[in-house]
Amino acid sequence: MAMLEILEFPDPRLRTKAEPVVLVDNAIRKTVEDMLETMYEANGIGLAATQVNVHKRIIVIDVSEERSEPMVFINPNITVLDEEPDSYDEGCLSVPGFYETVERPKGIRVEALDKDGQSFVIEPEGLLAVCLQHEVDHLNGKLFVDYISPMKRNRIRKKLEKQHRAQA
Ligand code: QAP
Ligand code: CO
Repeated sequence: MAMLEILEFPDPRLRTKAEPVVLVDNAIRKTVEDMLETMYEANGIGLAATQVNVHKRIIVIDVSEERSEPMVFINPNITVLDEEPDSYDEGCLSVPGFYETVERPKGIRVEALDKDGQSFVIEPEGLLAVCLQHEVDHLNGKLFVDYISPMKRNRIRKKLEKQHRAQA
């Protein structure tokens, strides 16, 4: 396994629309393992391939308390079952140190492939439903900061740009 570098806002590569996985082979499974290692190492609950500069439709999530329930979603497809908005204080490994309240539909159904290429369907609620919508947004080049006011977003962008300059 390998730790991958996580792109940070406002990196333009985070705006790339990811391509569907055509075949779930060993190379894809290796990417999944590297993404899981990267997510756990960074103390995240979810990571989309876009965030590690791999532009394929792959998501890993673990919302368990024990960090012992890795979930893999390849080519995820979301349908909204309950439009009723639910708000949650979201963060993102690509926007480190910042949290903002975002509203999203409460009830969804997700159809995806697992790491063996088998299709499955879930109807998540709560944090898992929020996290899945957040991660599928990444695959479409969208970030949670796109839902907040331009003024707040610019403030976050400036602070992160300053940190990136200091690191360079
Ligand atoms: C997406 O985000 C998410 O700022 C996953 O310093 C988050 O794993 C969905 C993280 C909240 C729903 C609710 C963020 C770690 C992790 C940070 C994450 C940080 C360290 C974010
Ligand atoms: Co994120």
